Amino acid sequence: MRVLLVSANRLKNPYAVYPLGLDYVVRALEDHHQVQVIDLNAEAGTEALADVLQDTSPDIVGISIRNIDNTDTLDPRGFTGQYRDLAALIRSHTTAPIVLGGSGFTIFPAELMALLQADYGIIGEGERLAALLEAIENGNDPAGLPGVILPKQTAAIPQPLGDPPARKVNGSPAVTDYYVRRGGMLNLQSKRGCPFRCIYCTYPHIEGHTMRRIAPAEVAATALALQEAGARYLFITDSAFNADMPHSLAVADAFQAAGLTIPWGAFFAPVRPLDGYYERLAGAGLTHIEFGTEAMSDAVLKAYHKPFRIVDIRSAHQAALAAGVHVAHYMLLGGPGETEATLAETLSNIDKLSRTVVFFFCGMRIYPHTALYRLAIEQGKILPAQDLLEPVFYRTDAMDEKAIMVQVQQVAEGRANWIFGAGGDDIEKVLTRLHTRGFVGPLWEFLIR
Ligand code: B12
Ligand code: SF4
Repeated sequence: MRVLLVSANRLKNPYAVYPLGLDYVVRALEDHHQVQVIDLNAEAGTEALADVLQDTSPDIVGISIRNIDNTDTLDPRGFTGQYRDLAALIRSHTTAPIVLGGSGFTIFPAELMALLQADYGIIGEGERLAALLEAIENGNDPAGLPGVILPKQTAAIPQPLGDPPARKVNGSPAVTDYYVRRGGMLNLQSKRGCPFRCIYCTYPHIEGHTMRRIAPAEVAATALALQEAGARYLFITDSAFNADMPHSLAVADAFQAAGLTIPWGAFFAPVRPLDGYYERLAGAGLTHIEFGTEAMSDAVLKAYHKPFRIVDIRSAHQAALAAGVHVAHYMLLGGPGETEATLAETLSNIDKLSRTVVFFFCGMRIYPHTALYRLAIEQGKILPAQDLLEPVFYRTDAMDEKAIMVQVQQVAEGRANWIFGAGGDDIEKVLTRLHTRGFVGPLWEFLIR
């Protein structure tokens, strides 16, 4: 079949993100189908898509839906309207069926099927599109295939695929150039799945609880291929790169053995590290650590079901600094258990962290399939059948958002390394300017104080 895959993400905040998921979908389809990818980030408008639809007459069009909204209560932005317009544009140029997939879609499959009037959807790993196409080609009924959702039907998240994922690194300049010229960042996975159970988090739903590790030598071969394709910085998109410390060390060793020379960064959980852990990663090129810290009050960390406490955060922070790596912490204020006292404790503990940048998000987005969702229903904050596609944020009874922000701002005064939300348009503009001048990577290190 002729398959056209469209990456619908156009958000450039904090920076434009290479549509990694589609490399995996391409790899799963390419032996049996003619596959073409169009990345709307890299196109000036949707005209290019209209041209491709006319020129290639695809048999099926896949839309990759990553972001639903920016989860930022201080500067909220939603993208579902854009996706509805995109689906309508595709429909106006072709009668080919539309299939939806992506991490955003996996959180809200039924809602997006209805909104975009799609023909099919794939919940979870997009490699499963291969089985759907086979069923369509052979005239078989795809209902009941794992991960496949049809209009007006519900479908559960399937068991994750057994094998570690295999990717087709797309080294074609037409695909990578956009990112190479703007910050030089490309991305890769070293495993799928997160074993932790933080109450608000969708990652275990999207990727599963069981870690599926990619062989370190293969991760390194991918990293090298990306470097050869022009990448000047790599982001490892694992839920938490250090969730399996021995595996992450083996990946770092494999980077060194393969001769990778470009810097890289990843998300980490601030758990107590193994001795010499960050030194070994730094020796293999790790330059940026993004800690999903969320709070610095043990009562709140416990309520959020975080797998660490303040003492661990401090030890992870110090170990990372000692290894010479740039460190950022992400905070999620106002969730269950937050009070004026816990907030004061968090702010005072953050203030004691040296040489860092802190990104504050206020209010927890309630997602289906999370413990927070069940808690919010129990507490009467949402209704069981409530549509959450339009963001709903959990708010602690003890304080409203305004009171939280007043308290934070009182302490934040004069602290240039305390950033609210993703930083909004200002950060996006500064980053774009620096990236076009040749600076590489996420660049938040310039905010470190
Ligand atoms: C890494 C990451 C980041 C990094 C990316 C760094 C980089 N250079 O790549 C950073 C920190 C920059 C980031 C930023 C943001 N992120 Co983010 N991020 C992720 C994360 C953890 C992994 C994404 C990833 O690369 N996965 C690996 C690839 C291989 O998987 P995939 O893309 O999902 O693709 C698979 C399937 O989805 C499917 N698939 C994909 N496309 C298609 C298409 C078809 C047709 C089919 C059938 C299947 C299919 O097949 C693929 C292979 O199995 C996800 C959570 C998660 N675990 O998924 C959140 C996630 C995508 N982010 C999210 C958000 C909100 C954001 C931000 C808006 C946050 C903010 N306010 O700044 C920004 C937006 C950035 C941008 N410009 O788009 C949300 C999106 C949901 C939502 N609420 O909208 C997620 C899901 C997390 C969450 N809160 O639930 N993010
Ligand atoms: S460790 Fe990170 S990815 Fe894993 S469940 Fe907690 S917040 Fe989510």
